[in-house]
Amino acid sequence: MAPPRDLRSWVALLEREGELVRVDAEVDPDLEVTEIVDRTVKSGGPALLFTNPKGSNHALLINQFGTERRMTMAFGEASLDAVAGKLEAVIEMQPPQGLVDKVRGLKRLKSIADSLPKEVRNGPCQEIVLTGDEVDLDLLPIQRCWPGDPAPFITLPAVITRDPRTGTRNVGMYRMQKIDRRSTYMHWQLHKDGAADWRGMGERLEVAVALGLDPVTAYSASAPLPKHIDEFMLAGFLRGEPVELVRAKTVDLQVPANAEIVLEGTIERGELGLEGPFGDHTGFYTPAEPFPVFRLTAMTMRRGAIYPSIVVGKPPQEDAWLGKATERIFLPAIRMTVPEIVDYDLPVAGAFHNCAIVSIRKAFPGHARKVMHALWGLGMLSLTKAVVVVDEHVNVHDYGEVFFYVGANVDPKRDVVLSEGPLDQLDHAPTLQFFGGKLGIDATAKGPTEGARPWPEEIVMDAEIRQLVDSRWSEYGIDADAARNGSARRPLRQLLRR
Ligand SMILES: Cc1cc2nc3c(=O)[nH]c(=O)nc-3n(C[C@H](O)[C@H](O)[C@H](O)COP(=O)(O)O)c2cc1C
Ligand SMILES: [Mn+2]
Repeated sequence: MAPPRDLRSWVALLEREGELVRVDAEVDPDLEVTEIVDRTVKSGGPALLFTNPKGSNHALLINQFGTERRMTMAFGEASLDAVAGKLEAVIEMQPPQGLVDKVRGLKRLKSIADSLPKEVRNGPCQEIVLTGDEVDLDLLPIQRCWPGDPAPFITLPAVITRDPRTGTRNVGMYRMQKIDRRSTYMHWQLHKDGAADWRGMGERLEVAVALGLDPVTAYSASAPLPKHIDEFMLAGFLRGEPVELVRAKTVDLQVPANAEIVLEGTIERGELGLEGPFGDHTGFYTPAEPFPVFRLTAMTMRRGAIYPSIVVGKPPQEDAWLGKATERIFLPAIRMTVPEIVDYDLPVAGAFHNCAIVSIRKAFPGHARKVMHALWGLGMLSLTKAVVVVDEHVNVHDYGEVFFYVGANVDPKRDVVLSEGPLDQLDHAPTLQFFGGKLGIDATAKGPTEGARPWPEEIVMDAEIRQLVDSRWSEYGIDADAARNGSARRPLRQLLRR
C-alpha cells in the first residue's frame, strides 16, 4: 500500500483500520489533552481526533504515531525494517551485472530521481490566506502540555529554512513556544541543522512552518540527515512520490502543498527571548534558555484545517515510535561507515541519547572500542552517553539478554571505557551543559589477545534433543505455552520491546 498523500487521507485510513477515535466532547488543550493522551499512549491505544477543542474551531489530531502498527501503516510497509530495506537497496547498489540486474538498477535509480521535491502552482494549504493583523495563533488549539510549561507549545511542526551560505533547504521538527498572537520562540538546539542556518544568517532569516502533513513527510522533519541533504528528498523517496511544494506568500521559501496549516515569518538577527521551561522528552522540565523569536508575517490554511500535536514527557510517549522509525531506517546508512555493525537498539527508556546497544561482527582485539568511538563520531549518535557492545549473535532488542552478557562477559577494570565528548543540550546530568562523560561497555567475548584467560563455552542444548522434545511435547502434558522455545519469557518484556 502506498503511504497516505496528505493528513486527511491518513486520518481516513486510520479510521478505516479502527486506529482512530473521534472525541466530540469539549476538551481543553490546556493540560487536559495531555492527560488523556498520556493514558492512551501508555496503553497502546488509538490516534485521537479532538473535534471540539476548547477555544478553537480547528480539530486537534494526536497520537497518530503512537504504536508500531500505525508507524508502519504511515510508511505503507509491513515493518520498519522493510522501510530500511528500501534505503539499503539504494545505498548498497553495485554496478549491474546481467540484464535483470540492469533493469532492477534502473528502477532503483528512478526511485532516487523521483524523490526530488516538485514545485506546483497552487495547493490546498493556501485556500485561506491571513496576513498582517489577521494572523492569529489564538485560532489554533495549541496545547500547554505540562503544568510547569509557561505557555502553549506547537509540538509537531516541520520548520523550513535555507542555509544562507549554500542555499540548501533544511526541514526540522523544533518545538515553538507561543509568545503572543503573532510570535513564537524557535527551539533550535545547538547541534541541529536549523541552528546552523540561524548562526549563518545575515540581518534577517526567513522561516516557514508546515503543520498537518502526510505522515511520512512529518516523520522526515525529525530525521537526523546530514546537513546538506534536504529532508523533503528523504520524504519523497520513502513516499515513492515527490513532495509537492508551493511558493509561500510572504517569504521566499517553498512549503508542502498538502499542509493543513502554514506559518510564515522571519527572525531578526540577535532577537532572543527566554524560552521554556518545557516538560521535555527527557522526563524532566528543561530550564528556560535564550532562543530566537519568530515573527509571523502570514498564516495560510486549508478550509477546516486539522491541527496536529504530540506530547513528549517521561517515556514511553508517542515520540518513541518516531525514534524507533529513525533507529530502523538509519541502520543501513550506519552500516555504510561501520559495516561490522550487525544491529543496534536505542532503548525508549533511554530517551534516545542516553544509551545505545550495538552488536558487532568482532574480528580483532579492541574492535568493540573502535565501534564505540565510531558511534561517538557519527552524526547525532555522537551525543550518545553510553554505548554497550555485544557479539553478533546477541539480540540487541532483548534487554534481558543484553544484561546477561553485560553481567557475564565484563571485567569492569578491563572492559569499561570512560571518555568524554559532546552531549545533548537537554541532558541535565553532566556538570557542564553540552559536554561531559561517555561510558562504553565492551560485553563481547574476549580472547587472550585482549588480556583474558581462555574464554569458556556457552551452554547450548543439542539440536537433536530440542527436536525430540518438540515432537514429543504433547506426550508430557505440560502447559502449551512453554512448548514454544523462549516465548515463556515474553510476559517480562516491556511494552515497547521488540
Ligand atoms: C516530537 C519531537 C520534538 C522535537 N523537538 C525538538 C526541539 O524542540 N528542538 C530541537 O532542536 N530538536 C527537536 N527534535 C529533534 C529534531 O527534530 C531532530 O534532531 C531533527 O533531526 C532535527 O533536524 P535537523 O537535523 O535538520 O536540524 C524533536 C523531535 C521530535 C520527534
Ligand atoms: Mn537537516
